[in-house]
Amino acid sequence: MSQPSRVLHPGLQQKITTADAAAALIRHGDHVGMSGFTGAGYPKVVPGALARHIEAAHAAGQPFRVGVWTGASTAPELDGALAQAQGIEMRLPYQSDATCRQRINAGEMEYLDIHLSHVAQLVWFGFLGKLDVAVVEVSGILEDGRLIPASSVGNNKTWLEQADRVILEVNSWHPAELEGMHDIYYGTERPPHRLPIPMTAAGDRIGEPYLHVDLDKVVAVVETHLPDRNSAFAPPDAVSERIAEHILDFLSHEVKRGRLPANLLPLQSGVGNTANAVLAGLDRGGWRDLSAYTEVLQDGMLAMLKSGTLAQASATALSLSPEGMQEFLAHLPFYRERIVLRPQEISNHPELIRRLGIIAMNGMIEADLYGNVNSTHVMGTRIMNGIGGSGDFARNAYLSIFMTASTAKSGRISCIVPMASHVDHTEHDVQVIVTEQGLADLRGLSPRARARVVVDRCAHPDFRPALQDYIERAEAAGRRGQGGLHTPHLLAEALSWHERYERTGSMRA
Ligand code: 0RQ
Repeated sequence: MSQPSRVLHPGLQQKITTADAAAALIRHGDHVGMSGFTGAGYPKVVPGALARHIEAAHAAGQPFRVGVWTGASTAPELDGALAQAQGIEMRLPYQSDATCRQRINAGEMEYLDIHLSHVAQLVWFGFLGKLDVAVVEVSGILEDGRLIPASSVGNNKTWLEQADRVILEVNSWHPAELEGMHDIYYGTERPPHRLPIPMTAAGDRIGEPYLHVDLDKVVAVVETHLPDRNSAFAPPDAVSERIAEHILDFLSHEVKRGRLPANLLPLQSGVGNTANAVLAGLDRGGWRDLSAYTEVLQDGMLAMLKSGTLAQASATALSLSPEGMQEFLAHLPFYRERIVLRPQEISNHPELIRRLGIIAMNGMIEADLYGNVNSTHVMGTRIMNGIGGSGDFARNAYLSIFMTASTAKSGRISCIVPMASHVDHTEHDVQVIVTEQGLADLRGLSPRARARVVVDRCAHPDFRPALQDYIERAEAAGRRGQGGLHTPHLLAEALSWHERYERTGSMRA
């Protein structure tokens, strides 16, 4: 390898080996905790080698499947390769890979879709079984064996603590200057000994910059020099721009009413084009001194830090496109002062989300009349990605906003429906719904009032009359004593909306 080695600990230098040899230490039936959160900080070569071993075992008629636990989604070299090899028995807590999705929906792979903040605790207490192996990418190993994390922290602290065997990928592609940007909090005790987490602002540092590992558990170290895989965003389309405008108007309005400070409250933003359009809009709109307390820091937030719109950003993953990474490297001292990367049990911690008063903005698949939101299932049965961090933030935020285009699949599906075909965020966790048509502020409204606002403000005109008609007929049925009037429904008809699409290819038919 032409890069100077970043493995400075003499004992661990003795354990440097190939990806193939490292992967050979993983056995059929193992639970494997891998690093990775979006296309950032995932192991680059051991998963591929493992996939080849799995294929060879299958070709020889031997079973070989493992449990794959990560921070969140990863990249094709991990999720794609292992799913392609039919090597994943159980996947958790989040994925967004096309092959995984296909395998899960075909019943060939199990999937446990978990709130990201819950994973560490579930593993500490053994509810998911024993963690056998950790495969964790780091950006360096110090002489004393402490680990410099890479571009994401995710669940790495938990994997390193809980796994019997540890494989480290040391990737010299990550800038050496990442050292010092992480904040690993080792103070989380188990109940009943828990103490308040000492954080009162998004940029606070409460831990230390390094991960610890019991060196005796390290069975292999593999050196790499390979890039993260995060794609650049397409420029926002007209629908995303409209959604962003509604949100920006709403935030300005809330500031004028004295319900938000002039520099807002810390922002959490999901990933994707709409989120990016909102961030770009904030950046253009003369906002100053904002902060972000979120999971994933993408190019949009880098631009906001540069312009001064954003003063501080806290996340668990630095998911920069190649262009974003160039910008980051060109102005490293500036960004280092303003970005903190934390374990996901802290970036998504309900205590901190509630204390800081986060403004949470997340995408959804559909919302129903009463404000129940489906973020995960297409037509009620097929998984798209998973709940990710959206539930951690939505339930505990100061302001919880969900956004989507008003229709999907070229206008054939309404994203506002009588009854959500699957519920991830209940009416109690959803305060604002936004589509390109408009914004519905549901705070303080009873279910029947919410239904009218959601349809009037957010439904597409092609579907609005049918939804209004549904509301009227459901209320009339309630008045006739057929069902209650608190949350009126025509139960048989409500879900036939989705069946209609399955039958005819359009909800409109
Ligand atoms: O399908 O790709 O086949 O065309 O869903 O939809 O409109 O591109 O929107 O990329 O923002 O994704 C909820 C999935 C939205 C995402 C979800 C189809 C649509 C398309 C994607 P195609 P869009 P987005 C922090 C927070 C959960 C995790 C989360 C998500 C595809 O936001 O995964 O919030 N959220 N994490 O055609 C049928 C409908 C549909 C529909 C959309 N009503 N019916 N299909 N689609 N609406 C981030 C992390 O945790 C890391």
